[in-house]
Amino acid sequence: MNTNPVCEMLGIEYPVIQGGMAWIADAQLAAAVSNAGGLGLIAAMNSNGEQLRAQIVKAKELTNKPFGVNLMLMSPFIDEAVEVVCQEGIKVVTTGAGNPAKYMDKLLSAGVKVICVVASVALAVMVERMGASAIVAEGCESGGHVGETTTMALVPQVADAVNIPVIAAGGIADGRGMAAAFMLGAKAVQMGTRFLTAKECGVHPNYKEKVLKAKDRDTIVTGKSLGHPVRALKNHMTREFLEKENDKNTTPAELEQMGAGALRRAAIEGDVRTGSCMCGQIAGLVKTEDTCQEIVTGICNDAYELMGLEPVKAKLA
Ligand code: TUI
Repeated sequence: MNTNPVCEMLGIEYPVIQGGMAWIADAQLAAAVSNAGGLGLIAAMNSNGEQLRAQIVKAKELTNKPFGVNLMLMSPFIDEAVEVVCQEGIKVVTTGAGNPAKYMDKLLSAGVKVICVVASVALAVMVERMGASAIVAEGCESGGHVGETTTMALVPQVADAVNIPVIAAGGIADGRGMAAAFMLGAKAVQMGTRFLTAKECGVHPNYKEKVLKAKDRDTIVTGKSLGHPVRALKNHMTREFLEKENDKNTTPAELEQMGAGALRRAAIEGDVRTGSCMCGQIAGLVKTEDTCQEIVTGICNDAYELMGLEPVKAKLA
């Protein structure tokens, strides 16, 4: 697939991008995805400037392939993260959970390609005008912070509305999902949940095991009343949160307090009871812990076969 516009733009072999999962997507995972021929991303969400710089330096040691940084726009460290990305010569970022307008000029002037994660046609059109290189159209099947529209409905509408390449995300974990995304007008896919269970993913084993054991209806969205809905695996935390969210006596500040630190508790400490195990609806399809190489080449081979294209060459790690 040498003529794929996303592969050409990013200098990668396969049109597979790893989701920028906060507290999870570190240098080790990003480098493994990039070494497998996809685009690995370091999540900047949970790092201050110097912590992010350390992860970037580490990833440069682990791979000589292109990798990027995910800028979570609600992060308390967002200004520092943008600065470090520009200083470290990062070639591509993805932005999510907001409108990246404030940071576009700085990133573009530093020669950074900006790929914006959006959950609506309106924002897709806006970021194209601002100079985005591509769009990730992320459906509400995704894990973590979600919009309201499904991947099936969002991707073709975004593809019709913009001229830059569209990358589909949300509910994709195998070759069938990838082929379907291409039929909807996407040129590449972004996957979070599938890479969350990768062998090279350093998320706490309790979290990984909960994802591998999840069934189709095991995720739920909380936080709608706060204006930032989040999809996670159902557990004690989500039950308590929803109970409080439905109780008129709970203040938004109390809810925010409940959510604060919950992802870290699950991903780093392994507390999958009171922590937030953010994860997409496709978890029920993800049954095995595979290497990033197996994931990237496997999904592309299966998708290309379904689309009547040449298979991907098996690579040695
Ligand atoms: O950002 C994500 N997914 C995330 S971020 C995250 S970290 C977190 N931690 C604690 C609480 C909440 C989040 C976990 N998962 N995906 C990209 C994404 N962006 N999905 C939806 C959007 C989005 C939504 C609304 C982008 C823009 C937007 O509106 C902006 C506007 O101004 O229109």
